[in-house]
Amino acid sequence: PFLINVLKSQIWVDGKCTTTFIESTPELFHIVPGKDRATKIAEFIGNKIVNESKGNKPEFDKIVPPSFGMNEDGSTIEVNGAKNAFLKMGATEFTQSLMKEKRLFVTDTTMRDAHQSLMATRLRTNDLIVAAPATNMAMEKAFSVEAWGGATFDVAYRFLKESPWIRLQQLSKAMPNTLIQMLLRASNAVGYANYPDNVVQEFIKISAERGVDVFRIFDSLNWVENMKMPIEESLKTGKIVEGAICYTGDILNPNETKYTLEYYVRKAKELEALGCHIFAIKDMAGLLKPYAAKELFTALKSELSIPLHLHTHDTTGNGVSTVLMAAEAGVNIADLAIQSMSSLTSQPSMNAVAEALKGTERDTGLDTDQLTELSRYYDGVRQIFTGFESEMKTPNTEIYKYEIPGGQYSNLLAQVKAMGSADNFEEIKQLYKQANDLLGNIIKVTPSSKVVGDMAIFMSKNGLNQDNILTEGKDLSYPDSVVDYFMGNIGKPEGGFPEELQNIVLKGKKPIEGRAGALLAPADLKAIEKHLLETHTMKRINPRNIISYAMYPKVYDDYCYHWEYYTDVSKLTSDVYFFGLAKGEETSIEIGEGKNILIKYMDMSDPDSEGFRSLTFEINGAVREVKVLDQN
Ligand code: 3PY
Ligand code: ZN
Repeated sequence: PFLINVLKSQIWVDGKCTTTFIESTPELFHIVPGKDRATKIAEFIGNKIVNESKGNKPEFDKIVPPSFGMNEDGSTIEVNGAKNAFLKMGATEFTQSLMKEKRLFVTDTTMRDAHQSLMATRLRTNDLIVAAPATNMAMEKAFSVEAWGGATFDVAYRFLKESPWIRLQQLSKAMPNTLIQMLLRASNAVGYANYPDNVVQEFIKISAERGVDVFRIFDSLNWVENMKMPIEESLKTGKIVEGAICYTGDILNPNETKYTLEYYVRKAKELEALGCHIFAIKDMAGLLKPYAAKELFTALKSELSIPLHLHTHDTTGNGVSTVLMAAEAGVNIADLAIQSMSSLTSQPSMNAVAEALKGTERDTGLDTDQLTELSRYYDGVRQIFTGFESEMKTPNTEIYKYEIPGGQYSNLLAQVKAMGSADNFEEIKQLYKQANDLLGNIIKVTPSSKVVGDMAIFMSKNGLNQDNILTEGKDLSYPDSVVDYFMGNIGKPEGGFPEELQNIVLKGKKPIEGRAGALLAPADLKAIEKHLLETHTMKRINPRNIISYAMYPKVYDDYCYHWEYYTDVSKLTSDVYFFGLAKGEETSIEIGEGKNILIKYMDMSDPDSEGFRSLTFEINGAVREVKVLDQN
């Protein structure tokens, strides 16, 4: 049936297939073929062999899983971690108790921000779950493991074809003594746009039920109004709620008038007053310099009565120093990543900070030999993902000038290259800075950073700069994200919108009053349930299916089509998921409780007159042939 669908497809008929034909034509999958599971998986692997590695799968060194943390039967060895204390004391008493300890508590970001920042969020549940029992043990003295939220939700469905909810459930089970932390983009939840309140509320509720213990909540413009509802909803779940304010500018710069020490202390107090158990500084671009960190946390310490948490990135190379200075000033918790997943656009190295603090009163309590083993494991895993890594090879202090968050830096570079003008990157960086000023000198983090990036690219394409935009740019129509920003749809920037440019961009449209989430009609969750039942093969729809569709309708539909066509591909190891198999190589996949199939790839034919190749596999010893369209 799939072949019939391909042949019937208008794109195919018109001969307009590109290499993304299959991915971008979900209707191909509308008919659910009556093939057995093993054949479907073989077809998935076949597609990777033909269209990804093109018959040349790279060779990888053997990946050695950590040797500790697991019982013989594969279950996790239980320890007495932060989760145990939290369950005993509850959120308020537990978080207050952190302040009585001298120890610098650690949040291990390896399973979320580290791979989001270094390799486009591509680590799969399979990669993480192997490290989970060891992480549970190594993090016994830590505060939490950030393992969910941010971009991981979207990417799991969109590119990894696996369920983020199953990831959360499995990690939570494999790390029973560990607090699982997530990053929530306030009214944007784990998306890029404001969602109606009922979507955000439902999302928070089911995330808590499914295994999130700590909600870190931020708004991309530090607009506290947008954070109130998600904070209140998270508090209702009984879990730990951390309000985060994004750091930009430089508090030590005598010319700084907006993002001053007073600004951060004021915002922190607002979040404390909303009932947050912890306050975090979220330094997403790595702009917080070491001595600024000392000054900032000294002030916050004297003004707040809740624990303080530092999140930074090592983009400039100053990350470890910033963490140590914050530790000097009394920060309670610091985000760090396992060494082989640290530095550059990721978090500073946990191994380095743990070593640096040994023998001091702020010793992290972490066992550095265990950290070394975890580092070795991720080092092995990382070889599979080199294709997703950015070109950034060294730290870069230019970030202080342009304030481009790490992830966006590499994205922008890729965008500029795709425009065919890599030499334009210098110009784009200058324009990014100008665009930021024109938009009102705003916080730049998902999704506000995209507004600035889109504006910079738009200025470059249209020959605009800060001196001519109000005249030459008067009659142009601006990118959607920029219009949305000036409409007030992502929130309000500190100091308000620059009115002259706002008028030019909106061309008579009236910006919204108040919060976008409150104005949006509630999502019709019943209608979504009906759509899913009618469109897909699921017999029952659960609240997770509904909320995933509510946030990402197309991505979620495509994920379901993929599942219906290929079944569950999440159990494949990542080398097979991304590259298929080499000739003669075999892989074993669990297709049910204790049930495995062995798939060996034998050979492939040349394409036939319609472009299909026949691939021969041995499935549990029996020869099976599958046809794959060669899209090269
Ligand atoms: C996210 O929103 O995914 C981030 O990591 C922002 O820094
Ligand atoms: Zn971050």
